[in-house]
Amino acid sequence: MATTKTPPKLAVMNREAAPGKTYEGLSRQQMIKAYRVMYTSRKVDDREILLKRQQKLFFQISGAGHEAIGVAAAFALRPTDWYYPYYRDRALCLGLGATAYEMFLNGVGAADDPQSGGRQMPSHWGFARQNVVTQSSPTGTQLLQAVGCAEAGRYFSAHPEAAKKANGDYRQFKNVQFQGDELTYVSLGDGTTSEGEFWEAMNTAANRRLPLIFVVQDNGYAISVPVEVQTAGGNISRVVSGFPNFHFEEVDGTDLAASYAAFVRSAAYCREGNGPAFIHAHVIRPYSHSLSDDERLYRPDEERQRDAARDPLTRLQMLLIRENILDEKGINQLEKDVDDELQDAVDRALAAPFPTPDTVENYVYSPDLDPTSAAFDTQPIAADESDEKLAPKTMADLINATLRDEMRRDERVVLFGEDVADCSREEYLEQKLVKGKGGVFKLTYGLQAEFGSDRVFNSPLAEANIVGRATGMATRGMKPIGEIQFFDYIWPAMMQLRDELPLIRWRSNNAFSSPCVIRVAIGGYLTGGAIYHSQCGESTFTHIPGLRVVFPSNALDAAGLLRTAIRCDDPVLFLEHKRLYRETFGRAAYPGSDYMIPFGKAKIVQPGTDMTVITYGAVVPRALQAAQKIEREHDISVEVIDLRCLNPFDWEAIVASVKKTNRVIVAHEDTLSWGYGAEIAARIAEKLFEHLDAPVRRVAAKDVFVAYQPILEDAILPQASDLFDAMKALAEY
Ligand SMILES: Cc1ncc(C[n+]2csc(CCOP(=O)(O)OP(=O)(O)O)c2C)c(N)n1
Ligand SMILES: [Mg+2]
Repeated sequence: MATTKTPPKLAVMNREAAPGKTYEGLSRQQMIKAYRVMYTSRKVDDREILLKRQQKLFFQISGAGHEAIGVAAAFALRPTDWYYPYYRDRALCLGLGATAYEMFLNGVGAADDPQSGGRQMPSHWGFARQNVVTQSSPTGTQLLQAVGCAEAGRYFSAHPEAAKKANGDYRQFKNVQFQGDELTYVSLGDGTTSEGEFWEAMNTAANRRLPLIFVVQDNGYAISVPVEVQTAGGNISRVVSGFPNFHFEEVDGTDLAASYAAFVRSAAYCREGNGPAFIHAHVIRPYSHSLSDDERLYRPDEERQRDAARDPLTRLQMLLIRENILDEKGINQLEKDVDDELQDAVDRALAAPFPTPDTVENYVYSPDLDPTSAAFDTQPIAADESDEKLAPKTMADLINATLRDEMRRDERVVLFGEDVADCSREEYLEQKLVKGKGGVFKLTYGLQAEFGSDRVFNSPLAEANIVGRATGMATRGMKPIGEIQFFDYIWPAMMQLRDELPLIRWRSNNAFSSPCVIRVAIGGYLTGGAIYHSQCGESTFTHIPGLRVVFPSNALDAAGLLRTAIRCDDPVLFLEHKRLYRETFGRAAYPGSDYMIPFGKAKIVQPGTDMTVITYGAVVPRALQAAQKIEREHDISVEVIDLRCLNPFDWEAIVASVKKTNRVIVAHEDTLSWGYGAEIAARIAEKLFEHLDAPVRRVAAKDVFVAYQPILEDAILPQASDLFDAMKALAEY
């Protein structure tokens, strides 16, 4: 319960109603408890509003009007269930055992705020003890993560061995807890049902019959936009009614007992494995959207008064009196006790220390496992040319082999994306009617056949679905590897990639983490790939704190870095250049099932003395070609550095090389302006100015998209001849 002290005994009146009478299953004692939580919730809002006016906290958004539905959920569900609430769920969190004191700590931004250590606004719930997973501000991003969470519970039930801890990789730091009949709660407002991710989540939950309860808390408004503008016909229940496998409830969410009953029925349906449930709760919003909003600007008094008549607190209070559960004196006593507790909680929160500025960079990445460390530095097994297994393999082959090795080693690894399965219709594979696809580039071929359809499977054609679900699974301790089929189509996942996955650890102050791998086929030089199959754009992602970004140029590096990506404790964007998948350049023998390369370690692919070329990906072979030509023709010795990993990147290797050669070119396939090279060039100019004999040069794609006609593609992307020209000009400077 929500209290920080033991509540004094309250007189339960018993004059007329039968003592054993229940209210949709809630006992008279539970009704009192419910009132206590609901009243606490409303009063925490009121105290926060006051504190905001006194400038002791900086933002306020209330759960007022949403208390009954929240408490109903807390009472009907289990502490071992999982919760993805939204900001109006204060009463739910209090009902689950979070305290008012913890909420005030969050409000003032105290160091001990359990939700974020002062990093997030108030009402962005995250209580690890209560399985309330860290929440954010973007409306609706919690939904696909909740899908992933529900999938994880089911996965661990089917693979209990996978839940065991293991030393030497991320599993050492990830406790897995699950229950066979657990369910996941996810809530949202009426306006948020307009987000595409809502529909993606509904679709996958229905399709996989997941134990997931969606709770739409419909207060009729999204800030000032009324529900009929959001939802065709004005009623979300009607619109979603065609989704198969769901249990549907539409309920007055200001009525505690009715709401409780809806949750009890929904939970039973989910726990029995029938599928998800959808509770559409009509609630009220007696305060404005937030303290930054004045609803009188768009809601007339009459409408607001109609709402007020349905206030869940008043309704429950009247019921307590009507049913002789508590008399007025009992209610007054209860409220006074809560008020006293809140005063004490506020006093303590206001005295709590703030976080210190030196902590701002804590928990951007795992504090436990450093993927740049020597632990991730292992040697390939010795190659024996006579052994067929050790004959040179392509990058595609070695990525496939690494995925296979890691799936054998770690049962928490699952792999999904568009077309990654061999064949979704398993019977075709079993009857050997088909060979199987295994990815549009065949990188995942044979993995479903070996590991089964619950470990390798196709996602819907929806990129946010892939990343959002991966985030939810990883939060629970799985190691999902999501595949984005083409980098050009990564953008529907951008909210998850920019605002969610890399932030889970930092925004929760290390209470949660979501280490997973997102593999992406990237790049051009395809001859015919054109605008939507040839883009780069890695600097958009290296700009995101919390996301590791890797971009190998050859088979051996791809194997070693992918293994590090899978075993490490951070989210990784693993960029695989399509053109390099099957190139002759950079083939290598299978390096064994333990070969790893630490992140942030560049490779000098050709040593030199006259200038340095810093590059990565498909420009590496082009830079080498240019370097060899200029050495032959002009006796200029070029050092070529392959960064391999873009975040973190190997600054020390750059420093050492620039100090030696005093001339430097930064080259990449992505467009020039505001590109990855701009950061490297700026740092060199800032830190190594006195070691430079010439300005830093950049070679990159022209600032346009990649065109279809090969003549145009060649003109747009940097070629070996462009690198040669830049090298010559730099040498002559
Ligand atoms: C993706 C996104 N767009 C816009 C916003 C700004 N915003 C915050 S809350 C909100 C309205 C949400 O309405 P609803 O889903 O009905 O929830 P309610 O606040 O009414 O409970 C908006 C537009 C946001 N936080 N995230
Ligand atoms: Mg709303």
